[in-house]
Amino acid sequence: MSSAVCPGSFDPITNGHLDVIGRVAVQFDEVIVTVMINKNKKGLFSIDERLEMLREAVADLPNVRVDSWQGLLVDYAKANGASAIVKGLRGANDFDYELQMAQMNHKLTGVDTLFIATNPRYSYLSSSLVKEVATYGGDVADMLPAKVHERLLARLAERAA
Ligand code: COD
Repeated sequence: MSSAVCPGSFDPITNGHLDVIGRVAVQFDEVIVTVMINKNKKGLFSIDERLEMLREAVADLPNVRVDSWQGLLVDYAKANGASAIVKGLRGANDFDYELQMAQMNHKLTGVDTLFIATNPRYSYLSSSLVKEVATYGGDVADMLPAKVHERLLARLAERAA
């Protein structure tokens, strides 16, 4: 059985992430979407909230499961029998950042990283930009799954109160 890990912060999941996950799910028997826990980075959503939003968003993809991990990604990939890490690429900046990590990860355990080109519909999308635009009242409704959009507006309203 072929298995791939799609790691990220997913704070929160966007339609760009979802597009990548759906396309990876066509290529592998199993896809594990893993929220990587970074203790030094305080997110807008807790890890549990991100997991919940991810589970809702991938509910119609039967071969996708959602998990979280703190530590080296390659250790997670190995422990879960994943033969590849898959990352979405939006442009040259992503590539420069991702190439170095891919090479380090290969050096550490031999696991390969595969890159999937962003869907041009979503190439401008990032979680951080969506949060920034929404914070200042911009309309991000078509950039996120509907339930994630609702939660984002609710969280920002809480913060502003
Ligand atoms: N279209 C296509 N791809 C997209 C889009 C989009 N619109 N938006 C995001 N992506 C891709 C990103 O390029 C990335 O591959 C993935 O989706 C997740 O994105 P984010 O923003 O949720 O997550 P990041 O970039 O903050 O995640 C970084 C990781 C947590 C994956 C990285 O830091 C990591 O692997 N850390 C693990 C710790 C480790 O092993 N460190 C040693 C590395 S050598």
